[in-house]
Amino acid sequence: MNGPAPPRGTAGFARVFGADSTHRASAPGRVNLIGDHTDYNGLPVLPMAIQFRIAVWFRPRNDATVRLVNADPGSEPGSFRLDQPLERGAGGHWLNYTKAAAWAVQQLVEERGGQPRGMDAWVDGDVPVAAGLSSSSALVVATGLALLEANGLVVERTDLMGRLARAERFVGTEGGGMDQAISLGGARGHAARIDFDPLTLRTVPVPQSWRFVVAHSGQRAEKSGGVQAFYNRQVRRCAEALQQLAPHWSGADCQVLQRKSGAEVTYADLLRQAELDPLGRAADVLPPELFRCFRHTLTEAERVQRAERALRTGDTQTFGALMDASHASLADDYEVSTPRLNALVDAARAAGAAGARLTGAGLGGSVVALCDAVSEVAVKRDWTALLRTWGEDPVVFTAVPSPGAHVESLEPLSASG
Ligand code: NG1
Repeated sequence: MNGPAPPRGTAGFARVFGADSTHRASAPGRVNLIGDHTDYNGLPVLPMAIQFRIAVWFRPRNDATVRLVNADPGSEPGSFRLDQPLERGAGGHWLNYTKAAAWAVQQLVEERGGQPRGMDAWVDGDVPVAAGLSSSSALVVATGLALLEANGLVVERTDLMGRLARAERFVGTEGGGMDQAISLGGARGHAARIDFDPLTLRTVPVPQSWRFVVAHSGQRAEKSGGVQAFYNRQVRRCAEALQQLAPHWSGADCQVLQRKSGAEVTYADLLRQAELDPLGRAADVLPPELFRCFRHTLTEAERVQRAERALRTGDTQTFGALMDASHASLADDYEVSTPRLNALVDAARAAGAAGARLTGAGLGGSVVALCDAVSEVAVKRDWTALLRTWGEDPVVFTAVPSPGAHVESLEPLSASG
């Protein structure tokens, strides 16, 4: 016998490229526990990295070409050059996410001087796709780390979180920075409270007895086409709400905010200065569709703050109630729930979960429920049954709070067997 079979990626790379991969970069997906549609408004979120990852086996090249092959035979291979402008392919194409990462690396090479180096890469992973579990950012982060390594570039983690968040907008979604930040900053056994104004991440231990159980509704939350347009419209509405409110801040308000009159007031300012009663003011000033976005945004951020405290103190009931309130706000004010997501949330509560909500951008994708060891079994059972009645092959799992992205050097194949 020659010992254990080599990992699929190592063998896959060797078969396609006729040489050994020298490194492997891997990045996790995430489940967001609370705080959706807050990040692009500079407001906090509370996600955790999960056990499913995207991995990139790679070998740096001596030229600027990047060649990529996906283990999924349905995802066609492709190549591009780092020393030429990157062109976006058709919406939703997997190579767009790798080009997004390449765009960030192009900027860095330009800032620091030097010639970009490409790589040959084999991509594989087990993060459910279009499930609201951030497979796209896991791909961006894993590819980004691989290209940084190939170019010998070292970037401080928080800086990289921001760069890769901006880079992912290459695909056409005006996303916030949650997914890239948690994929890079996740820690075993921990969730993380992430703020964006400025970008900071602090980890919070998840109590041993808490179980975050996740189900994919089977409806793809594909951020291309209609969902992307809806997402970007919500981003614009939130910005528009602030702008329409701006002329209504008085001189005294500006003093409280320590701002010159007319200077831009941010959502983060309003979260910090609740005594300004932003919701009361906005109710008088904003048209209903903007007010609902505004109300979801600020109340969701408050829930994140309270949820972080509940997580730190192990207060299951409070955390669960905040998840329920978050779901109601996402469904009623933000209008990103669907009948399936609502049915899954209801089923979780009926089976004894402390709370449940849709997670991620919504309009399909997944739900997450907070359970203990007893309700975990009941929730999984009832979700599985419900998903089967919809004709789905159930994707139901308990999320394991997992470490963030990293790169490792690989032994040559010949030396491992
Ligand atoms: P998902 O669920 O992965 O589509 C998106 C955004 C996040 C955040 C959430 C909603 C990207 C890459 N991700 O995540 O920044 O805004 O929606 O909270 O755009």
